[in-house]
Amino acid sequence: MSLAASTPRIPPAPARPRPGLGSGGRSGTLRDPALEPIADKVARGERLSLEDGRVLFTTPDIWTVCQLADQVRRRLHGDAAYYNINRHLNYSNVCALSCKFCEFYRKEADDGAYTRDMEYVRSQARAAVENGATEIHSVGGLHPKLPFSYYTDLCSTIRDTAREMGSDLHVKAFTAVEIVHLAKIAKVYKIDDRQSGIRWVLTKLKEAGLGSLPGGGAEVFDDRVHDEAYKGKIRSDVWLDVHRVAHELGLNSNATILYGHIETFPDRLVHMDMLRRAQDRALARLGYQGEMATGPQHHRANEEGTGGHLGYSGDEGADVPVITLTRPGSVLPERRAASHPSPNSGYFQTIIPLPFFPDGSELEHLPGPAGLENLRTLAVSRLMLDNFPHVKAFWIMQTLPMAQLMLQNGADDLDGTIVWYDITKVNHGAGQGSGGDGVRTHQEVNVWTLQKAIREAGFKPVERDTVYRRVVRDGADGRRWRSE
Ligand code: V47
Repeated sequence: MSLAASTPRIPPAPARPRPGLGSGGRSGTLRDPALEPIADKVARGERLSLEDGRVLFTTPDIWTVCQLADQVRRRLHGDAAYYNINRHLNYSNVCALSCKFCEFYRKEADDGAYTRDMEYVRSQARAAVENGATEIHSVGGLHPKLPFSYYTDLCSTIRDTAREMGSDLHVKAFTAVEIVHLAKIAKVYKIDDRQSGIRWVLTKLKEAGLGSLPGGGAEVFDDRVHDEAYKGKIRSDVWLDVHRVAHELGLNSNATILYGHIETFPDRLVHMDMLRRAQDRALARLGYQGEMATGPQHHRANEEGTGGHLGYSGDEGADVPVITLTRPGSVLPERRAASHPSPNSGYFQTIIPLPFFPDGSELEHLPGPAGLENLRTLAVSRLMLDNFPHVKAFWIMQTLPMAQLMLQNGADDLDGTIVWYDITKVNHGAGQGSGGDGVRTHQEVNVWTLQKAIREAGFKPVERDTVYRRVVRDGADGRRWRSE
C-alpha cells in the first residue's frame, strides 16, 4: 500500500453547530440546572469534584455532558485528531490467571493456546516496517514458564529488525500486570520493597528497547470489584507503583478504565481521581507545579508565568496544535519533542476508556455497556482527567462509526491501523456484543479509512508517533517516516 498515494482528497466537514450554553444540550431537551455550576467550572478550567462527576454520570442531559467534553477537547487540540500506524502483537495467550471478564486467556494444554517464537516476532516486525508502521504494541498473558530473557529478546528483536531495514519501531509493551509477573519470574520481586524489583525489570526492558508502557491491566481500581472479577491480578496500588517507576525512568505510559461490568459509577470516578492524582505527582516530578487544569484563565496565568497548567495553543503557523503545560520558561515534553531526541520524560499521555465485552467471558450474563453509556463515559473521562493530554477512542473496541462520534464528544485520538487484535473480538458487522459468525481477530483499517473517518467527523487527521510527535512521511511510497 502506498501511504503517500493514499492521502484522501475529501473536503473537511463543516464545523458542527454546538448548542449554546444557555439552552438545552440538544434542541427539545431541557438543560439540567445541576450542570450549570459544572459548566462554569469547565469554562474557568477548574478541577471537577467527585460529586461533579456523579452529576455527569447521572444527569439525563447527556448532550450537555458531551458538549462540555468537546469544549475541553477543542481547547486542548483544536480541530486536530490523531491516529497512528501500528501493529498489535499478542505474544502469548497462555495465562496463569483466570479473570472472569477475560475471553483471551488459555491454559497451556487448551486448544487454541499459543506462544510466539522470535522468528514470528521478527516476521511481525518486518511486516510492520513494510506497512510503514511506527509502533508495535505487544501484550500477552502471564505465561508461567517463559524466562525473563524472552521479554528482553522480544523488545530487542523488534528494534533490531526495524533498524536492519533502515527504519525504527517504537515498542509499547507489557501492562503493569505483566511487569510484576516478570519481576516474579526474574526473582527480584520483594513484597516489602516492590518498587526495587519493578525498577530492575523496567530498566532491563528499557535497555533492550522498550519505549513506553500501554495502559492495560488497570481495570477498575476498587478492591470489591477486583476480588470479584479479577482476583489474583495486581491491585491498584501496585499498578500505580509500576507506572510511577516507569515515569521515574523516563518512560511515558497510558492508562485504561474497563467499565460496564460489575462496577458502579462511584467506582469509575474514584478510578479517575486516583489516576489524576498519580498524574499530578508525575508532572510535579517533572517540575510542573500546582494543580493541572484546562481553561482560558490558565493561558493568562501562563502568560504571567505563575503556575503549571495544561492548555492548548494553536502554535503560530503550525498545523498541529501543541499542548503546553507551562511553568515559567517551560513546556510539556511533547512540545520539546521537536528539538529533543527523546521526548519520553515520564507521565501519563492518554486515558483509554474500554467498554466491557461480555461474550465468551465468565461474565457473559451481563449485558455490557451500550452506545450512549460509552459516549458518556468517554466524555466524563475527558472532563475528570483534566491533566491527561489525550483521550483515546480505541476504535477496534468502540467500532469506527462510534469512534467518529467520540471524536465530537471528548476524544482526540483513534489509535491505529491495528491488524491482529486478539483480546476482544468485535463483530463489526452486527455491533458490539453480538458474537456469532462475524467475530474475527483480523481487524484492520488502512490509513485512508482512518483519515476519512476523522474528516467526516469534522477534524483534521494528524499522524502521530507513540509519544504524540507529528509523523512526516517522505518518498514515493510514504514508508519512510520521521517524527518532528
Ligand atoms: O487490560 C480484557 C481489557 C485490556 C476484555 O495503551 C477487555 O494505548 C473489554 O489495554 N472486554 C488490553 N476489555 C487493551 C489495552 C489497550 C488497548 C488499546 C490501546 C492501549 C494503549 C491499551 O483489554 C486489558 C483489559 O482491561 N479487556 N478483556 C473484555 N472482555
